Amino acid sequence: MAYSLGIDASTQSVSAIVIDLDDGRVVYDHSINFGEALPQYEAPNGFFQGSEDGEVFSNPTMWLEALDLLLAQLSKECDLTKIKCLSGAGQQHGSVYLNHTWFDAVSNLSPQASLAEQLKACTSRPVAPIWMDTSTEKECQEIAQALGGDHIICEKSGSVTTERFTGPQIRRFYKHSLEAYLNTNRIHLVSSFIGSIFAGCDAPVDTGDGAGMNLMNLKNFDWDSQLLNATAPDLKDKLPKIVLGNHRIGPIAPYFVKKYGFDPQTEVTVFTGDNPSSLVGTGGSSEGKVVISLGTSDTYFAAMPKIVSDPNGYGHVFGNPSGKTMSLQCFLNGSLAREAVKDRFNYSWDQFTEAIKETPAGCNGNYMLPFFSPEISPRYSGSTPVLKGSPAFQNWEHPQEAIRACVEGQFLNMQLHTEWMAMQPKSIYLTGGASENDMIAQVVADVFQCTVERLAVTGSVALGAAMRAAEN
Ligand code: XUL
Repeated sequence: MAYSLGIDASTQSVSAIVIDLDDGRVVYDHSINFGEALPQYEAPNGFFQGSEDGEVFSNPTMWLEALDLLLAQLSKECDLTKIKCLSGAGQQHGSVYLNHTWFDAVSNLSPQASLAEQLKACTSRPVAPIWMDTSTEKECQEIAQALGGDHIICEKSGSVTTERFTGPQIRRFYKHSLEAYLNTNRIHLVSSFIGSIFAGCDAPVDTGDGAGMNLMNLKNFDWDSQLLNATAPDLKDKLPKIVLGNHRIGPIAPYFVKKYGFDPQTEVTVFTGDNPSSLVGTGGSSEGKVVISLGTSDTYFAAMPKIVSDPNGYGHVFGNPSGKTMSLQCFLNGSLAREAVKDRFNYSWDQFTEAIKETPAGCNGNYMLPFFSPEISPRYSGSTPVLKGSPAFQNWEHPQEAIRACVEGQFLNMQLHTEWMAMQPKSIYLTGGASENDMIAQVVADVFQCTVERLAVTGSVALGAAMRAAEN
């Protein structure tokens, strides 16, 4: 019997899934929630605001403490000698800044002390900016200007300069904390930082996560010298190498063998970003399948048949851990918009579903741009939806039509703003809370004119990591 371990280092928690390689069964699934397990870090949801507008940070030392807690738990409940391979994923874009002591420290971890105790002093910046940070508008403009416009950055890296992406974040650090930047010898993504620890060496970044930095060129999957130069001086020396998602780093670090009882031959596959990992975990990594995740915000992602980037600059291209690339489009007005229209009429979710059922497709010629809060696909800074149709509809006098028009509007907008991916989905996999709603699933099928299947998967990020390790 052989097992594979998948780790998900996400915003609010760190999780482990263990699958049985014979039958794919999940034999272990556990999370350590940062806020609950480590309240002393004062990050109840895994992050905290910085002192300046838009800054959102996490604490790498907190992640390390949580990792030790997770493994201690795992070693009690699972026979670790059966684990033959592992990989993992991290929240995308977040970055960890390390000084020259990192390289020795990560290669010589002693089982006598904790990860946090041994690696805390290696950080040249005590905090890690994460994907929720929006403080780098100025740096985005500077980088775009240096290269001759955002369309060039988008063509090279798959995304226009984006506030949360690592390149603009690094530039801000360099500008605001020059001395600390100069004391930084390695900048890791969350994925490559945690991957380094498991492998007991300074690990590479994979193309899946590397693409979320505005620093990697999609043509050759390597650092782009123009992007590096526009971001910060001597940056190339501070970044790990980039490898494909099937790269094996090597055997697990002795720390985990001696402290927790892993088999010393456990093979570590390079870690990736949470979205690329989820693509694998939901079975969407081969071409022709599209995954729509309906959550607080809705995301649409798919393996891409050829590399194209969004000419409007709203969407992103990341590496696909199974080779080539994947697209990701995020719609901020997801469940919160559906909830806003429901609450406007004091409806229950059952009434909401009935309203869609009772109103014909096309909503009697009434349309809604369902943006109840600012949107990024397309960019919209207002917080009022736009209604077009009969005067009664425009006055919100028809709850049934308003509800149907909201949902139709969401998926028509999704279809329109994913056209740049140049793919006609054969089937769509729906996941996330709202995917259980039959009427929402029907609207998706009607709008995209294809079959829709529901995924029962939870924890697709950690599962994708375990599957990647197993396939390697
Ligand atoms: C994707 C993004 C988030 C993070 C955190 O671009 O910012 O999905 O990966 O989950």
